[in-house]
Amino acid sequence: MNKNDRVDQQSYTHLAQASVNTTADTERLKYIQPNSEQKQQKHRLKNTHLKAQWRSVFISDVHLGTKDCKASALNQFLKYHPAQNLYMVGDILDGWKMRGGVYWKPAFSRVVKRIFKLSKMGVKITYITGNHDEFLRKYANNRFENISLVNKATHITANNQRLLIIHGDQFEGVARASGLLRFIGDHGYELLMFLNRQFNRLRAQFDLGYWSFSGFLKTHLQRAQRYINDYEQAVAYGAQKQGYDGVICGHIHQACSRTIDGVAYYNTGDWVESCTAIVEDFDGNLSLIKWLDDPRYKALKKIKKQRKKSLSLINHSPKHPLPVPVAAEQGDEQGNN
Ligand SMILES: [Mn+2]
Repeated sequence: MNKNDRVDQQSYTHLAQASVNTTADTERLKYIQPNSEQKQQKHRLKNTHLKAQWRSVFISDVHLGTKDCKASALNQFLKYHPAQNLYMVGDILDGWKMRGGVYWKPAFSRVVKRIFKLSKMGVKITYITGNHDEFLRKYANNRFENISLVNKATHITANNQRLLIIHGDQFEGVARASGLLRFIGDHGYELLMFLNRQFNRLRAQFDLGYWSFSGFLKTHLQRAQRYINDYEQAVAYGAQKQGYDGVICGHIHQACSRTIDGVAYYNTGDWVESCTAIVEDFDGNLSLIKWLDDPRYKALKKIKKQRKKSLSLINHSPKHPLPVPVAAEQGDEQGNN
């Protein structure tokens, strides 16, 4: 049981004792006290996290400082994937969004704290700059404790593969997304469908035929796929030309693990939507991890939900009204008489 758990336990007991008055309250205690099954499950999860060790973990595109950043999920992921090397492959901090005022959440600080803690524990951390944190590029080739800041790095795997670690925006000139694709990414399909309805209403007024937005989208999604392909090929080709066996990059928020013309291509994906990472085991095998599909993530989510439910019972939230105790009601009636 760690310190936080103990604090939680104490506050539970304290709150519980303060409010035991009626039979209904006694009933409620069953929810408030974390049951042994929950405790056991948490213990099991902790043990697996201690056993699972990776040689290296690669993450990118966290975009700390933006609303869509999945910092809590990343925090969990880092906790359950201890490694000797941690590579942060660019766009960890989002300097672009911070220009228009800083958006910061406690979860972001927890990620930063964890990274410094890992550095203190002896994890070799490499921070590779990206285009959203390009303000750090002028400070490249500096070190703080076990954290080194670089624009690109070379990683030698356990089975002696030479990998280029780079954010990847450097290859964007080869394949550039159209403005429309960025628009879709920002505002989503729903908005486009809404615009489609409005647009066709207008066209109907002027006696013009229906114009299919989905057909239009389809061709543009094909274009998006082509862009991703072009990007992946450009990166793989670039790495090969520099004499590498493979490359690990980020930037396009499209996690991937495949071989392109004999070059190992890995993309770490992102922590804005997909919550993905690349990990290396002690034999030098690399694989793609989708944290949201991990059974441990799902188990943790369930525990969190149950705890939230217990707390809402304590807080007498109007969303979950407590049953009115029968004894108290009768007492009231007697009092009125
Ligand atoms: Mn980027």
